[in-house]
Amino acid sequence: VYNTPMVISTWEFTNAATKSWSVLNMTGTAIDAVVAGCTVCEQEQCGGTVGYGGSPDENGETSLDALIIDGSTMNMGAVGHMKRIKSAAKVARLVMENTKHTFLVGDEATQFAIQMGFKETNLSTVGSLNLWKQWKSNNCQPNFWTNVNPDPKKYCGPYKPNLLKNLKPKPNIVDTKNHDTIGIIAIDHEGNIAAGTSTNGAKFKIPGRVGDSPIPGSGAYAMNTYGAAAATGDGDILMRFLPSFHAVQAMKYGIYPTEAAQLAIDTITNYYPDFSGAVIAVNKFLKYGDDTTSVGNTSKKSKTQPNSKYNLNYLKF
Ligand code: SD4
Repeated sequence: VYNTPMVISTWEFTNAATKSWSVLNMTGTAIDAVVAGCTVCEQEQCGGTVGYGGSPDENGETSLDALIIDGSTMNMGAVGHMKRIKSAAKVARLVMENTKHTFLVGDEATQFAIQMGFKETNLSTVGSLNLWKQWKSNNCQPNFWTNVNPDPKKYCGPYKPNLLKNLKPKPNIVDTKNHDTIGIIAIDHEGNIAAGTSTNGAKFKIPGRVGDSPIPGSGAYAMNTYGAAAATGDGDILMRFLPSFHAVQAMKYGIYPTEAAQLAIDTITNYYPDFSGAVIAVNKFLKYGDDTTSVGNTSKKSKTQPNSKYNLNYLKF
């Protein structure tokens, strides 16, 4: 065990990382720390794209995706497109601990959460409804999710299949305003590694869309024996490449976390040069990616903020 514990997360979600850190220092497990950190972000609505009241879909509704991975047992739990329940990470943990399944989706994930004692509640807020109304009154512009330049007269959400025939996939337009998933990796005093994600996905998505974040190997991955990784960015592209799994596999072969994250991103940009996204990675020796990772077709530096309390590594767009 190398100088544990440790927490690393995406973005500047300092309260979440600090919470994870304090859980670890009160001898919580890596899983406890990841769930606690994600939960803070869900409550704080980090970046507007974690938790309730963010990323309304074409119908104006918010839904949540979350994933929890225990790298000591390879036990995992996830929820996707879960509506009307605020605590996605906690529900994901209960999928992991109380069932033999890995991934519950949609209304049935909501029903599972209700059975586990969670309160059903509306995830919309004045803010999210205003955002949606604005989008509607602007002829559903910007439009990210259909492969069509919509003619406002014909197209204004919800999705209309006849407009989408014979169109080639293209990367979605994303920027820091519509992307901010939390991904956390924690290593506890025992050297156990856990990873997790929580997000409300993508603005104005087609209802039913699930992003990369709850998909094991895509949104996050962890294996005690090698390390862990988490991804953030354009989930519709990310999930095609399982970047978190890729980075952990690279670390398995001795590749340093920075290069492992870079490899995962490079594989994506080979196919989608305009892709926006990032991967964070840490190996079992507690080494983590630093300032050489570029993202997409532009070379952008990560910001590393280690201090005596915690190590935060932001690989930003
Ligand atoms: C998604 N990957 O649902 C998420 C969004 C995200 O930073 O990561 N934002 O596509």
